Parts: sequence; structure tokens; C-alpha cells
Amino acid sequence: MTTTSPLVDRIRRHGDRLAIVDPAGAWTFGAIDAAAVALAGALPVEHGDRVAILATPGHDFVVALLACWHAGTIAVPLHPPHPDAELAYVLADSGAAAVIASPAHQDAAARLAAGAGIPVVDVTQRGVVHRFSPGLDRPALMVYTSGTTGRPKGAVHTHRSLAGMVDGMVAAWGWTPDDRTVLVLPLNHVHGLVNVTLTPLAIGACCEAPGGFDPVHVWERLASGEVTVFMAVPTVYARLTAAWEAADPETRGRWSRGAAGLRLMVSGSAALPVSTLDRWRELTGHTLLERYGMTELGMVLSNTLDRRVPGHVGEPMPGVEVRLVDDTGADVPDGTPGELLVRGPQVFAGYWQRPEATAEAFVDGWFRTGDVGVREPEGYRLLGRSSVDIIKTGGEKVSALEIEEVYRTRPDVADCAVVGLPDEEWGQRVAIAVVPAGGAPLDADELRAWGKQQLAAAKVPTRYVFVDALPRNTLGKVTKPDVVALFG
Ligand code: MLC
Ligand code: AMP
Repeated sequence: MTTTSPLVDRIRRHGDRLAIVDPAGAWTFGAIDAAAVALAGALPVEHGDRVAILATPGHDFVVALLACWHAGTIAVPLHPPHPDAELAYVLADSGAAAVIASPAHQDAAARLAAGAGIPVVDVTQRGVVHRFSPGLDRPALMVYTSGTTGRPKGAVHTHRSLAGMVDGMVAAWGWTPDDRTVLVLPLNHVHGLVNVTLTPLAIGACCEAPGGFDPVHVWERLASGEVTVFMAVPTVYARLTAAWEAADPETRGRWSRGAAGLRLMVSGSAALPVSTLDRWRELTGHTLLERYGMTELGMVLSNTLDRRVPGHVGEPMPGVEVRLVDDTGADVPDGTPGELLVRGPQVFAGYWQRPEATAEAFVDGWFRTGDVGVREPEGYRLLGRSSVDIIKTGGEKVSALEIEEVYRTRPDVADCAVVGLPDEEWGQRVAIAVVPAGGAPLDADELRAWGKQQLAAAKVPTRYVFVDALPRNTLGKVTKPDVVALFG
């Protein structure tokens, strides 16, 4: 039986090979596929429905994802540590018809599903699936991403665009069935989901999913001699470096010798500081391969296996076309900065139920990234974003305006402004300047604890300053560079 999804078809072909290792056990491709087919039969859904996934990384998540595709539905992965408010928003915005949940997340799933008036399906439930008509351009996945305005939007990928992403990475980074990787990233983003989970599985390689990021565990796995590929955001490499510094000399030597044996180590999702790259090379002998991507696009620019230039993001991925344009939309010459536009087989289909935002995101069929880059003899180099209101912290993209809107709902906050402060470990840190209502002083710890109930951890400001008024220009607009200056 072939399905709509080329990825499902490829995954099931690897039969008896080892697909997944997680804290609950080890599974072959055949076992994963059989479980997914059976779970698909238990989903109370119609083709095209959105199905939310609240699952532990590894077996449960992959079975749930493949079950969504066997049932002809659109998978909407959730990040279990997010607070209810954030998860409920995604359930409501996507109009999810059901939630698939791991046993470990049944309570949260039941609470959220009750609020949304939809059923919870345990990942272990079994039924008989009904076939559906194939179509590569059917939506397969929705990943929520922050923008310059309002709440996060669902970026819709089709079976075709997902396969395009996977094919590009296999070609560019030389994935083989003998590879084995360790997943430490969340599964509500393309980095953890497509690069680290789906791509190895599509070619018959093994994905270890320890269930999160623990630096000591990762070092032990890198030192084991079993892992061949590792991919993460720069903050993870900074954390691993800190764990190495804290280890005793014997452990350091063992970790460094073991990690040197990997085939490939990749960094992306945020700018990799050259200092982090240099230190990692001292520790492991690896020059991190830096690449640039985006939720809407998958991987766009990448250094190559043969050529890695620090501070640069290389050349377009296979099949991807890019342009750099000025304010008028005209192409800029090499050496001149411009906004990066992208076209290619892995570009997303649009934002869920936001035709205007989708239309605005494209110009003449090219996706506007909002990132500013320059083409140099060494390859492309990114210079930053055109909007100060998009912040990247720990590899997570967050919207300053979304955070401001949430804090302004507090009666004791008259006004506020959110900015990103440069930070070696996090890339940027979220900081907020608050004008207390009535002038009474507020407690930063309380503001942070409150924020964690409303927003994903990455969005909650870690630096607070209290002011009588926000700095504004003559038009009354808050001047964000002056807000940054408030933090010294
Ligand atoms: C957690 N915290 C964060 C944060 N994550 N603060 C800022 N930014 C973040 N991203 C907070 C926690 O609430 C906690 O607060 C404190 O920071 C330390 O938490 P921790 O437990 O030590 O952090 P941890 O949970 O280990 O998270 C760190 C991390 C994680 C780097 C592992 O942020 C992460 O997985 N980031 C990757 C995100 C990602 O996958 N991005 C890809 C997007 S796709 P307190 O108060 O409790 O101390 C994309 C396209 C592409 O960008 O190109 O790939
Ligand atoms: P997201 O919307 O979470 O997918 O994040 C995509 C954004 O992350 C891009 O638009 C860039 O701003 C940023 N990004 C990803 N990779 C890199 C990189 N290697 N260097 C600099 N920025 C990056």
C-alpha cells in the first residue's frame, strides 16, 4: 500500500532496521509503521482535519505523526512543557479535531481537550484505518511560528514540501542508513522534527530521543562511538561547552576523544558566534557546519561538507533559489546587503486561515524572509533581521509585540516595550521595560512567574526595568534602540 506521503512510504521500507531508541525502549521501522497504521484507525477524524500531538519524543511522537498522515490529516505538534494558555491557543487557532497524547501527557491533554470540546486519543489506541486518496500537495503539518504582529501563525507544509526538505538535507549532508543521531530539540519546530527526526528515519538511519536536552547525557552519547551525526542550536553548543568546562580532566578527555569520531556536527536556527565555533573546535576537533533555515522554508543556505567558513552560512541548499533585493525589490550586486528572498520545492503552502498574511509573505512567487544578508566570495553571510520586533533566543523565534500585548493585559502595567539584548549564550535575551500603572513599583520575579503561565518559556522576559515613561520619537512611536539602552 502506498500513501499520500513519500516519507511514510520510505520509512516503512526499512522494515527490520532500528528506527528509534528512547527511554522506553528500541523500535524497528516495521514496529513504528504498524503502530502508526493501527493508531490511524482509532482517530475519530475526517481527511484534512487537524490533529494535535502532545507526545514524548521518540516512539510516541513518531507513531502519532505517521498516524496523522495515514489518516489523511494535518499533524499539529505541541511542545508539552508549554503552559496551557499557549497550547490552548494552538488548539483553537488550528481548529484541531482531536489530540493524540502519550500516557505521560494524558492529564494535560484531557484538560486542554475538554476546553476545546474535542476527544483525546491515547497513542496506544488501535483501530482499522480507511484508505484515502493520495495527493502530494495535501497539507501534512502545521508548525506555529511567531511573526511581527499578533499571535503565532500556523505554517502549513504539504507532503511535497516536507519531502523536499528531507531530500535536500540527505543530498547536502550525506545522510546514510548507517547514521545515528541524538534528538535534543523540541518537536514543535522544523529543526527537531524534520532535520533530526524525519530525515534520518526517511533514509533508514536511527534517531535516539532521550526526551530533552541534558548536557552530560549528550556528551556521554557523543563519546559512546555509536552516534555519527549531531545537530543543534548555538545555545546547545554553548551549554555543552559549559558542561565540558565543569567536568574533571579524565571525563573531558574521554568526551573530547569520543566526540571527535562523529561524522558531522551542524549548527543552525540562530547565528553561531565565531567564539562558540572556535571553542567547539578546540574541544572536539569539529568545525561546526552552519546552515540557515526558517519554519516556512526548511533549510535554505548551508556550508558544505567540504567547505565551512566561520561566520558564513554557505550557498543555497540543493534545489533552492535565493535572491537579495533592496527596498524597491531590485536585485543587489554581490557585496551589497539586501533582503533574502527564497523559492524552492520545500517552501510552505501558506499560513493557516490567514490569506492576507500569506499574500504579504510572497512577492512574485518569492518568499520574503525578513532577513538581511550579503553575498561574499566566501558564501552568504547574514547581517540580521529587518524588524527589531523579531527576537531569537535559544533558537526560538519570539515576537516582541506578542509579549507586549500579553503584559499590557495586566491592570498594574500601564505600558511596556520588549526588546532583545545581545547575549553570548542565548543569542538574544528577552527584556522588558515596564511603566507601572499608578507609579507603584512592581516585582520583577512576580512578573516573570506570571508570564510563564501565559507564554512559552522562551517568550518570558528575563530582564526587567521600570520607567516612568517609554522613550518615544516626535511621532510618539517607541524607539526600541533607546529601550535597549535602558538596560545599560
Ligand atoms: C528556556 N528558557 C529560555 C528558553 N528556553 N529562555 C530563553 N530562550 C529560550 N529558548 C528559560 C527557562 O524557562 C528557564 O527559566 C531558563 O531559561 C533556563 O532553562 P533551561 O531548562 O536551562 O533551558 P532548556 O529548557 O534546557 O532550554 C534551552 C534550550 C531550548 C536551548 C535547550 O531553548 C531549546 O531547545 N531551544 C531550541 C529551539 C529550537 O528548536 N528552535 C528551532 C526553531 S526552527 P527559569 O526561570 O526556570 O530559570 C528554526 C528554523 C531553523 O529556527 O533554521 O532551524
Ligand atoms: P524560525 O522562524 O523559528 O524558523 O526562525 C527562522 C529564523 O532564524 C530566520 O529567519 C533567521 O532569522 C534565523 N536563523 C536561522 N538560522 C540562522 C543562522 N544560521 N544564522 C542566523 N540566523 C539564523
